[in-house]
Amino acid sequence: MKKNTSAENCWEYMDCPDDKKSECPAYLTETGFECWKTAGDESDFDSKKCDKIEVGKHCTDCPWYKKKAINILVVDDEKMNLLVTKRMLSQNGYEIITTCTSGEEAVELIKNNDFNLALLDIQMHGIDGYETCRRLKEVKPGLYAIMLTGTVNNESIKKSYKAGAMDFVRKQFDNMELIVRVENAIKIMSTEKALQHSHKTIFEKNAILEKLLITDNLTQVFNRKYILENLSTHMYSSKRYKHPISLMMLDIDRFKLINDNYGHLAGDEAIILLASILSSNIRKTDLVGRYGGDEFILVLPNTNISGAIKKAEQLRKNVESNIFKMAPKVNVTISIGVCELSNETDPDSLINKADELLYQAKENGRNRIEYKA
Ligand code: GH3
Ligand code: MG
Repeated sequence: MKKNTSAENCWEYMDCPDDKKSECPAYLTETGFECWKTAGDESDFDSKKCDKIEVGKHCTDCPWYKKKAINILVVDDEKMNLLVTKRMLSQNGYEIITTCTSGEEAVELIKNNDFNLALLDIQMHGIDGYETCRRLKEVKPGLYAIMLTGTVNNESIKKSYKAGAMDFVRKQFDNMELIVRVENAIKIMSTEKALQHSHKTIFEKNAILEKLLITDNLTQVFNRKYILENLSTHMYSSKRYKHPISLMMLDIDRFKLINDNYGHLAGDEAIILLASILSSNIRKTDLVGRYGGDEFILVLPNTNISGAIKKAEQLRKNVESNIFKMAPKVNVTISIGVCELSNETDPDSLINKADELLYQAKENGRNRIEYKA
C-alpha cells in the first residue's frame, strides 16, 4: 500500500475525516484514484486497478468520487446548448448539474442551492451573462464563474472579468476545452479551500500560543510577565485619569508544610484551588496572576485602599473557610499585603510596597492582612 499524494488534490480532502481518508482508495493505493472516472458507471470499472474497492459499493465514501460532487449550474437560453453541455459534463463524471434558460432564473436558483461553479452563456434574452454573473456573485461571492462565448474578443474578455468571471470558454463542445477548464476550476477552488483551512489552523494555533504566553501553566491565571506588563499600563492610566488603583500580594501560610506533609502534588493542588477561589471572587476588570511559587498578585483598577481592604479580608475569610477538597483535606490560610498607588512611578516599587506589607502580615502572625494607602 502506498500513499497516493494526488489524493490531496481531492475536492473534499480537507473536510474528509481522517478515518475516511485512510479508507480512501486514492489515498492508499497507487491506482485507486482511477476509480472516480468510473464512479456511477460500474460497467466500466476496472476492479483490478484497486484492491480496496468493491464494485458498486466503493464510490460514495471515496473522496475522489466526491471530487465529482461539485455542484454546477449551467445557464443558456438555448435548450440544445444546455443539453450538449450537460452531456459533456456527465460523460466526464460530473453528476450534480442544474440547468436553466435565463439569468433571472439562475439568480433565484442560487438563493437555495449551494453552487460551486457556474457556466454562463453571454448572449441571452433578459439579463445577459455578464449581469447574471454579477448578480450570482452578489449572492455567493465565492462562486467560480466561467463564461461560455461564441466569439472571444477583447471586449467580452474585459466585460467577463469585470463581472467577476474567472474564465471563459469558446462554445466548441467537440473538444475537451470545457472539461479542462472545469478541472482547472476545481484545482483552483481546492487550493483556495486548502489555503483557507491552513489560515484557519494558523489563526487557531496563534490564539493558543498567545494564551500560552500570558498564562501560568499550573493555575491558568495570568503569569508574572503579563501582570507586570499590564500593571505599568494600569498605573499610567490611573495617574492620567486620576482613578485609584490598588494592589495585593498574597501568599499561602506555611505552604512548605503542605508540601512536606502531603507531597508536592498535593501542594500543586492547593495552589490550583487557591487560584480558582481568587479568580471567581474578583471583578472582571481585576487581574489575578501567579507571581511565583505560592505567591499571587492582584491588580484592582478603580479601587481605593478601603475597597481593597474589604476585598482582601473577604478573600482571606473565603480561603480560611474553604476546606481544600484534596486527598487528604487540608486547611489553607493566606496572608495579604494590600496597598494603593500613591507616588510610586514604576511597577516594581508598588509591588515592593505590597510585598513589605505581606512580610509584615507574616511577621504579625499570618492568616491576616496588612495595608497602607
Ligand atoms: P510562609 O507562611 O512564610 O509563606 O511559609 P511558606 O512555607 O509558605 O514559605 P514560602 O512561601 O517561602 O514557601 C514557598 C514554598 O513553595 C517553597 C517551594 O518549595 C514551594 N513551591 C514553589 N513553587 C511550587 C509549586 O509550583 N508547587 C509546589 N507544590 N510547591 C511549590
Ligand atoms: Mg508561603
